[in-house]
Amino acid sequence: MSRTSLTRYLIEEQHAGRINADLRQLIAVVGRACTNISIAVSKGALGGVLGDAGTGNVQGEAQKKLDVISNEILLEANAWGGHLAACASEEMDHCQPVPDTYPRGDFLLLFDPLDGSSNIDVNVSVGTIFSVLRSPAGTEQPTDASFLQPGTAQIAAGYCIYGPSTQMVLTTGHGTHSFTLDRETGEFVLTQRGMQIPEDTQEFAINMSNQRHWEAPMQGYVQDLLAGKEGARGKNFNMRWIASMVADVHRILTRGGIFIYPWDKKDPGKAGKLRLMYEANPMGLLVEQAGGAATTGRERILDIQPDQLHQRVPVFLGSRNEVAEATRYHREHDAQA
Ligand code: AHM
Ligand code: MG
Repeated sequence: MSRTSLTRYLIEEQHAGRINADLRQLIAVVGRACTNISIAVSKGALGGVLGDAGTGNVQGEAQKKLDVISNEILLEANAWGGHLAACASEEMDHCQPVPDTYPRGDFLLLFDPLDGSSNIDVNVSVGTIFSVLRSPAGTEQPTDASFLQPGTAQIAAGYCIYGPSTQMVLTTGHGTHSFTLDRETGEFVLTQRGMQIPEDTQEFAINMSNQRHWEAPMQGYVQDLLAGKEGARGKNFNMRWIASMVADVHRILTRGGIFIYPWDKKDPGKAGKLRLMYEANPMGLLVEQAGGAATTGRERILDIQPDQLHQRVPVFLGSRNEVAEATRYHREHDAQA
């Protein structure tokens, strides 16, 4: 049986008029960079890549060696391709325009080079998340402000999960599709076309240790999940929490569920833990393209007009009816306040 590689899939999408040649090349380059990150991650202790880098990023988080290595792989791979205008990353304070010495294209690429990196040292799945925007018309030198576009403006989004197998899950706005890396040929092969998230679920993912810091509607919603069949929801729920957003979202794309990282009072100045531009937006688009939903508990994530590159948001995403239910608890609470 003939296999559809990522390369072939992208060429077919281009011929169908759904993407242009530059976007095709950009995604292919991201795919190659993710293959290299996958190789580095899979070496584990043998590659000397585990542990802390001894540095911090703009958000005050300690960087792992693999955070830094993954960031460099993505930057290096994308600098000279000719289809990008600038990159922005969780690991860099500001965006990095493509150097003047290289040809500059129209696209802006955002990434979280290695999400869930606290899981690296314990050999649990981690991943790369990416989002593609168009550089605003007439921009000669992109700045952070060029990136401040709502998630609905994304031209493409995806993630690569480094687990027992390496998979890239991609959308260019025409469904969400999954490609598995064939480690022997180095090729991503289309293994699931048109992923669909079941509308209903009995599985939720949340860091329960923050429960006492949540606001009232979150408390009420989770209490009802935990009450199971005897409670207001009339059904039992199971819980899963990997603490790698990529792995939790991958499970939800595969078999449904709701993933929640709500606002909490631990650090009231922060709107949430996860970042809008390179975590919530790309995951939001992938999930919506698979028939699911993504909100902040109050509004659709993709509609948010960002005002900062590293902006944080509360995240509720996954099975459509369950996200609607969690959102209803928040809206009803607000209406009564
Ligand atoms: P990171 O980008 O620094 O890795 O942080 C994001 C990660 C997500 O992958 C995950 O959902 C969350 O942080 C886990 O948070 P917690 O430590 O509260 O379990
Ligand atoms: Mg992250």
